[in-house]
Amino acid sequence: MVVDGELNVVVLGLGYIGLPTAAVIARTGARVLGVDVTQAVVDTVNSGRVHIEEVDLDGLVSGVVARGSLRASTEIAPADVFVIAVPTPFADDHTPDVSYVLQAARSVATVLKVGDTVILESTSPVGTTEQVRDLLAKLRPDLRVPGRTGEQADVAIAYCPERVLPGRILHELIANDRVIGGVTPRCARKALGFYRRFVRGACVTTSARAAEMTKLTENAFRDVNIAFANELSLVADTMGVDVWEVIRLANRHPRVDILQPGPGVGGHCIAVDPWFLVHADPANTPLIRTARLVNDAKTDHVVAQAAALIEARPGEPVACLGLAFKANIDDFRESPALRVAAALAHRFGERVRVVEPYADRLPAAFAGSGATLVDVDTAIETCGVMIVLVDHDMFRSIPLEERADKQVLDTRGIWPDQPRALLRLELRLAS
Ligand code: SAJ
Repeated sequence: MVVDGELNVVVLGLGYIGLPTAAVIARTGARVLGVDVTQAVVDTVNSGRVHIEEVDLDGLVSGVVARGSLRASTEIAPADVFVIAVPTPFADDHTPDVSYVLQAARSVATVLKVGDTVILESTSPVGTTEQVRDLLAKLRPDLRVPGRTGEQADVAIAYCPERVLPGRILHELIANDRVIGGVTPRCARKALGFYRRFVRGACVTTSARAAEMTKLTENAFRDVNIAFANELSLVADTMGVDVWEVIRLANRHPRVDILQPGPGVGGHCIAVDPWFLVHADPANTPLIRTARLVNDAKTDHVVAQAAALIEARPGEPVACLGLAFKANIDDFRESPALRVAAALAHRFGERVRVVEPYADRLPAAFAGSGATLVDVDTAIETCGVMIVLVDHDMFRSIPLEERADKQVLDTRGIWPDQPRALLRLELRLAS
């Protein structure tokens, strides 16, 4: 309900995207209600605190909560704009699960009224926004939904994917261009007016289906390109060549821009979204599917490489550097580093010492393994073998003199100055 001309916004899902989005919208002066199914999340936000780590998010949330522009609840309330930012996981057979989106839409249906706008931001299979529209039409036959009758609709429904990079979310929420897909062009224009409130990047309108596919395409593009780098790293191992050097050199070509190999691809986006495209059209997606398999297989390869290195130094303590799915964040979702470290911990037990500045205890995957969490100085003092799994700045800055005598498997290429003899030894062991 509009109070004194103020915009009322409901954000459904207070996770990695929903909470920063809610806070940024609240900062524009809108009155925002964040809705989450988890009471603890709601309580945390209402006390002005955050349950996720993201640069500057704590300060922003405490400010907008203190000002009364953001509050959280497990119950939805009427609003002018509803933003759905809930998870879209997939089942074991890679079938996308949009049940949280549909559940959120059901909840919106209970308070929806003429003039409202419903925007889906969750990464979704093509056609999901139309599914939301159909569900709203079924639950609210009193409202004319867009794109079904040709007549003017009572509500606007659009898809606008989030595109922010964890660690830079608050900046990218505002700076990045947005693709806004309407169920009809009129819906897209309505949603555009909303995003213009807080987005400084360009806002480009299209259809909901094109916007849905655009999001999946962006992440599949990155996955395929990382797979290329990971595949190169295996070939380079076979050839006894340093893949990091080859990529650096190849990237001097004006039209070559190879990404970085690593221990595999983690996070809740790039390792997931390409499957939505494969699932939608299996016959025409051999490349996207293979890229997924290549990136997953890279993790197994790193486990085997590390195990060979560790076995060659019987009794020597081993440092696993990093658990997060990428550098300088506390997010361990789908993390290949965590998978590698846990596999080594269960195989080599108390010899394994994990360093993760973003963890205060070892995650459940290490239970019963005998591995311990240590700080970086202890690892350097006690471990003769080092497995670099995450390129946290803290690891990158370890100077050569502190690691020159170590046996190193550097899956992220952060120590190009590591003595070549040791690199060659690693490669021989791995082959
Ligand atoms: N990675 C590599 N080599 C690289 C780059 C990344 O191995 O050269 C690995 C990372 O270590 C990590 C994984 O890939 O394990 C994903 O990291 P990322 O930084 O590429 O991406 P995310 O998952 O943090 O965020 C992505 C972004 N999408 C694109 O860059 C196309 C972000 O903009 C999206 O908003 C986000 O997915 C999302 O929510 O979909």
